[in-house]
Amino acid sequence: MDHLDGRIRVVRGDITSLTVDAIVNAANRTLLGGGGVDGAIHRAAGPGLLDECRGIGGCPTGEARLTGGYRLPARHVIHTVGPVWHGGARGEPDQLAACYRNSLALAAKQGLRTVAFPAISTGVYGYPIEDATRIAVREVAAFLAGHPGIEQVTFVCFSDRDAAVYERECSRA
Ligand code: AR6
Repeated sequence: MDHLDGRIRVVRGDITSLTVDAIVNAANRTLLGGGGVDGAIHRAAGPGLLDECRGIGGCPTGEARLTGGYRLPARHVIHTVGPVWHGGARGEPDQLAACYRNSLALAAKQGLRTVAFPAISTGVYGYPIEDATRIAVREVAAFLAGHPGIEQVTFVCFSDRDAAVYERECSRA
């Protein structure tokens, strides 16, 4: 469904199938691949992506790095590293917010207009989906308000349940 005059949409599915300027990867600090959405993106992009990531030398939690999209339909991948959930008092909310802000800042700097995000940190890293979604929607809406060059942000949810949480949160934005 579309929100904010079509500038935010929520879809259920596999982020690797999206034809957008950039898909965001929920990576780890090595940027050398892993499971979950990270594994899916590397599998779909092919070995060129891992080669380019090796040259980057990692990424701190909350920051973002840009690579090519290789065999993906997306032109670029923005790799960001979400926080591991430790109960919420170890800076996790600020780090997660930084992931969304820094990913979009990188996209805007490169002149990219369409960006798709997975639900960063809510899989292996254990961030509660409701809390993470509130942060994701708040940060994206705030960024879009100040950056007309970004036309559309897509939230890609892997389950119906996650999509329902995103739809609810976006309706309030
Ligand atoms: N498309 C969209 N969303 C997906 C896909 C996909 N193809 N596959 C999984 N998800 P996770 P994290 C959803 O665990 O919690 C990796 O090993 C998934 O259902 O991928 O940030 C990295 O290397 C969940 O909603 O990322 C790190 O070590 C969301 O993507 C670690 O996992 C995020 O789940 C990062 O953990």
